[in-house]
Amino acid sequence: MTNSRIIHAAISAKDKTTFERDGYHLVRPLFSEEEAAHWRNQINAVFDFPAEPDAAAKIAGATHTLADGVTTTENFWPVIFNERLLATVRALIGNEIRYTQHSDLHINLPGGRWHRDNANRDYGVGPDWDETEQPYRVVRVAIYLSDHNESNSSLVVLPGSHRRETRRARTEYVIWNKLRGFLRRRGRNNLLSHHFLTTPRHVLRTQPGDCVIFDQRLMHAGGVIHGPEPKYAIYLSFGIDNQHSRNHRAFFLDRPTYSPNLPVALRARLSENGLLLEDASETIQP
Ligand SMILES: O=C(O)CCC(=O)C(=O)O
Repeated sequence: MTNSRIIHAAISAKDKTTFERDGYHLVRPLFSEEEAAHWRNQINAVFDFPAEPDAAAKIAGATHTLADGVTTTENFWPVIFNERLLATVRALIGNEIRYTQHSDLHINLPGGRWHRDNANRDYGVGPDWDETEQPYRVVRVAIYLSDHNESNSSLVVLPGSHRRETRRARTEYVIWNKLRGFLRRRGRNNLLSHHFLTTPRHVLRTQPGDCVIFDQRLMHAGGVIHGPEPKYAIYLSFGIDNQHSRNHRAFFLDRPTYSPNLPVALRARLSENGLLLEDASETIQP
């Protein structure tokens, strides 16, 4: 790819250092209020809901998710090729980025367990944690489209957990997750906020159009939701052109809900834009 196509993102040297240290970067906002409304309505259309303002009553607090929805729904492809997003990801992890798929569309995903999104989720165990040959540079892009004040939309992260984990922190999230599982089975998930005692946590209270770019190994949880408006989010993923990115994509493609074959037109566009992750082990169907 030639440098002439690379536009510059508003990332300072300090932002980059903070991203390396904490494992996430907040773009506030990536999308304007109008663009966020457009994307909420695109998500409404995917789930056969009317456009705003009628959608909220039809959704009625229920959860709707479409795994790999960005990849499989052409209307969302502009998000993959958003110049500012691409420039920001390049500034954070390196110029040779590729689309690593692992996308989702969410309405009202409820408060979640503490977890990582990478393939080898136990700290220090497996190839994701071995950077002796190649750096791990795979990021999840979470685009939030709802106002914290109306939906309680938030993402809670444990800064630095992509690089280290104490035994006490591990014990603590295991306990919180057990407690959440217990309450969830009794329909009381919302009772439990995402506290953390043994290591600091950051609560990112989102506004429409905010985008969090985070190392897939970062420990995080979707915040508890409540309020009159639904919480909407779009997720996707990029990584630099190396084996870690291939492992990541392969891990998700193994799931029945992910699309093993990229749509032909998307594959062509990714290729034209230098974003196609070539994988020799992949079988491409005509
Ligand atoms: O609700 C959220 O935004 C968090 C979702 C999440 O943790 C995930 O998809 O891995």
